[in-house]
Amino acid sequence: MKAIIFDLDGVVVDTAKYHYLAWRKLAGELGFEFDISNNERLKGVSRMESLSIVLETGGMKGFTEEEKKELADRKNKYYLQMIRDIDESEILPGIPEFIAGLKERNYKIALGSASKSGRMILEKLKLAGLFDAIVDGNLVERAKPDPQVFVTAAELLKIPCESCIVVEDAEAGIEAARAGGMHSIGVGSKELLKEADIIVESTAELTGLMEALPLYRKN
Ligand code: B16
Ligand code: MG
Repeated sequence: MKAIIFDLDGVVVDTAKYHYLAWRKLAGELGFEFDISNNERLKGVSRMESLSIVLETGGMKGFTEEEKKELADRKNKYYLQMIRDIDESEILPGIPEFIAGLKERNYKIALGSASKSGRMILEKLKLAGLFDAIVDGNLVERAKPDPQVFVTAAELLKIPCESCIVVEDAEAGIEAARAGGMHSIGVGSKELLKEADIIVESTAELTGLMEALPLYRKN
């Protein structure tokens, strides 16, 4: 293995809570409550697909494409307001140590996120400079479980897919890693992420896994 590709939301930072609050605000404006129990379905999926899921849970139908675009833009405006002041204190436990250890072992690291705000968030967390490649929702057309986001990251790193490990918290993300011929580490529930090669409960456990990774020489 020569590269680790990180998902953003749920792996590097918990932005899921802000996505949820923004969708809930939008749902409230449309006259229904978006329940937290449906939130898992939004993880890793694109903004427009998330909107379809949110509208479906509220039993809302019949919006034109233009109206859907306005709703998604409105949610994104709320989301951007909520993450305006996000900083290093919101990086998930163990991630800085894991990245430092990977760098010592000469692994390449990349971001593979569905979020169009991916790069901007990494910059706010002061992590962007550590990444050898950053692929976010602006660079890809097809959402996870399509492997495009991870395959693009591997191409930018010039590392074959089979030498990459994806770290993901979403079912759709693990499916995408597998579809791209990559290895995967799932962060979260054993039931949901059962297709991952290795599952850890929390990002704090990632450094423990690192000891098992081989060292590479710089070339
Ligand atoms: P945006 P990830 C995903 O991030 C989120 O998990 C998902 O809930 C969100 O809809 C998607 O990004 C798109 O985000 O609206 O900011 O473009 O887990 O792939 O890093
Ligand atoms: Mg995620």
